[in-house]
Amino acid sequence: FTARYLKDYRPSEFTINTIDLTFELDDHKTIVTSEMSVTKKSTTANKLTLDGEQLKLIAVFYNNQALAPSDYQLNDDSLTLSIIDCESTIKIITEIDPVNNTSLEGLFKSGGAFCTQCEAEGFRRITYYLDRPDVMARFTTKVIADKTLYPFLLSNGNKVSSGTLDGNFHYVTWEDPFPKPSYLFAVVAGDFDLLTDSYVTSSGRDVRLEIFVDKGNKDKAHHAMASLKHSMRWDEDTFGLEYDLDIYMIVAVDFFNMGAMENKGLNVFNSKFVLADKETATDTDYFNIEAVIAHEYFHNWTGNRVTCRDWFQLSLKEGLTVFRDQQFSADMHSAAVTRIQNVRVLRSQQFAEDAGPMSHPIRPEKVIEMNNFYTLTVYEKGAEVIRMLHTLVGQEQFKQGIDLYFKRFDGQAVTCEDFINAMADAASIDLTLFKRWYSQSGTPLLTVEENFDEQSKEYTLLVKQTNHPTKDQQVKAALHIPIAIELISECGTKAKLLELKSNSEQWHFNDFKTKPIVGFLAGFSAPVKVNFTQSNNDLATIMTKADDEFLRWDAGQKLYVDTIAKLIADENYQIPLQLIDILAVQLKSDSDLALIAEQFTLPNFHELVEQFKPVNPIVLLNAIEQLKTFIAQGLQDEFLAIYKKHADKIYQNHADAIGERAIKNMALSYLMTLSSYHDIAEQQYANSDNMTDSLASLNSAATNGIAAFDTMMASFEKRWSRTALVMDKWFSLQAAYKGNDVFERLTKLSQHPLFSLKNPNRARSLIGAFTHSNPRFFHCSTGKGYQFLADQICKLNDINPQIASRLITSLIQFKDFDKNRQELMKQQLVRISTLSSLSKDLKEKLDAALS
Ligand code: HT7
Ligand code: ZN
Repeated sequence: FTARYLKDYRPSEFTINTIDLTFELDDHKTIVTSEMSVTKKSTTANKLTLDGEQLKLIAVFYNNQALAPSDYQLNDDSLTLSIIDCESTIKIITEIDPVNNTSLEGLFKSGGAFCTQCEAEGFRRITYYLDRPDVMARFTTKVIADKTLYPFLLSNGNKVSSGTLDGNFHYVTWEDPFPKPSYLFAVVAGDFDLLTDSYVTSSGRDVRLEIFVDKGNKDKAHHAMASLKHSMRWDEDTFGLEYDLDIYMIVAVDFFNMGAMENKGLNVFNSKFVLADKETATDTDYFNIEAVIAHEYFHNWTGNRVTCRDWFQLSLKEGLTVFRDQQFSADMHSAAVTRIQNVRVLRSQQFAEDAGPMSHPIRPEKVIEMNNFYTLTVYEKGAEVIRMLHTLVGQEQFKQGIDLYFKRFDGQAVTCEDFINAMADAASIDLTLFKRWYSQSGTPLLTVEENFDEQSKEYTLLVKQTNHPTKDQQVKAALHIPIAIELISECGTKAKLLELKSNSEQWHFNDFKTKPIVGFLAGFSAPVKVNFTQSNNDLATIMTKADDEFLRWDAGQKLYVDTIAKLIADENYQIPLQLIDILAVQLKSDSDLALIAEQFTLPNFHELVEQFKPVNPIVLLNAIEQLKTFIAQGLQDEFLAIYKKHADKIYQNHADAIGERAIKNMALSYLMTLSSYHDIAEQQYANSDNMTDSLASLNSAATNGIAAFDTMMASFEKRWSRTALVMDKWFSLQAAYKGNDVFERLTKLSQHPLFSLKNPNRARSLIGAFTHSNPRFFHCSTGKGYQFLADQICKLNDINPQIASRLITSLIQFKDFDKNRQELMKQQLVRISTLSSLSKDLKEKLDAALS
């Protein structure tokens, strides 16, 4: 497998102006006919190498002349033709086998429907093509299929003709007026229920909205439709960006490797991010559906109208679009809670990735398998980099930067540098140093020292940045880091924005009578770690006095982390009762209930591993449990009162009700650590009228290993066995069960009639949930947890390499744990590496981890 490098980018020597595709759909022998008009960009170009994988070539025509095999070179991954004329037509006929395509890249079947996934390099599994994002062509697509089995035949753009054919077949032809790269191409054929609506854009154009779902699920698509309309309005209001086609279609499928795909005018979604009603979806599901619908919709401008020159630039569209969806969610809900959730993802997963063997900058420089770079770094850290720009220039100038970006580049495939330059020019600021965020990997560590001169009353803040070497880069340089702070004193609270541009800088502040208390990194203004020792009293002050809600929350998290550090060092450490007093104040604060629930959510295992690595995971888990039980004991009356206050409320779907459920289920999770309250979970499960409450009760039963767990789960299974998305939750709960027989259970579950490794949601719901949500058994000292994961990865290597490669993350980060566990994890990695047909996806990660 050969690596590709950013530095080797060269523009294509050919353009493809138009491509006319015909699909004759069949389970095992789909025939794809492609007719392209091709232009030479330079007269010296005479060989055209098209990408193609897993295709059966039937015929090739050059300027309408059939070619003999001796006229072209055919390899496993390419087809090379001699090009004589400046303008040529090339016709290629290929045959593909969608049913046996379990990788879910290219054309595959999801249930009864045909469906495509072309990003990043899936189009080459459909036909031979210049499968790279900077080759943009006008697509016309004719889809032919059986009329009864596939009444809906969909592709990008506008429907231009349709009709019936002999033998119960029919066809539809679609034309996309916007030139696009092949990764945005899509075809879907199936029998669906259709929810329709319409949207009038700010300039008065009528857009037809269509959501296609499996039969019987139409009632579960209303939230997705409302989310789409909110997204369309928000993008007009915030950035002046309107939708540009007459129709916007979304299709929900059950078999999908990721969340969704922004194909032009025809988004394909994992049904998990479309279908919802109160019985089957949690409040978090509702939130995520809205966010993913928004994300894909926002791509129509940031991704589709202006796309990436090459795949190294992926963060150009993904970082920017994640930032946009985060801003949208913050506007639709509590901005503080939304931000806290973004930060939790970064701290618990992205920081680990950035310190692990696959560490890479948000714009990677070397790639073996592109699918391995749809990462938290490119997406989430990429969004943080855009957020820092936003913080530095402010919303107004940011909007001007976006305007300039579209003015310069609409309809083009460009680079991250082009984006930053547009921002710099619009805001008239120098972003030369800032650009280093794109090429440097790793999480900076800020070390903070403070001094207050009692004589002069001057307060000094000294900040140093350390950028530790990472696997991919030994030498690091200083970054441009915006640091928002609050200075809290008896005169009130002052907010400041500091810009750290070198390894170490200090700032002086006057006008304080006594030493101010600093709230450091308001709003989490940069994706960094902070080393700053503050007393419990200072943290308690920040928790109540900071203006920024993120700072208040973060001060509480620091208190938890400090306590856990002491418990790791000494399991007999006596947690001071002062903690309970501080938390009691917070419990009674007038913040919104969802925020209080966040404040009482302890940093999770993965966030804490990042803090304490290398760590014995069991010692860490014991410390977390000790702290949780201590808080539960100290505040049990208060938790019980909160629980009872909200226990019997009828389900409603608005912010206040969501907050009430959040705080109630937070109280439940504490109470459940005390055995005298175990029957509450059972009662809640029995009385629940919604999935949020049912799942919360089952979750606390699983994680506390309570006796009624199996009875509750049996009833849940009986009720939901025919609802795939709910059964995913059932498998995840089973995988999170903390009981010594968990491995026998996992074996049985992997043989359950509803379990299949071919369905990514199902594979994630059992294997991903076990490795992520059951650290006590995943990391058990026998190594059985690692062995279970490795067994599944070996099977997935052949079925779906992308999913196998995602699931291996928790094994390759073995350096986070103690030496014994490192050895056990490495043994499993070595075992996987000996597979005879190891995929490119796994090989790239294994080589990085084991070298
Ligand atoms: N842009 C989309 C990426 C995506 C994808 C990538 C690889 C393999 C399968 C995939 N499905 C979707 C999703 C997004 O970021 O919006
Ligand atoms: Zn995206």
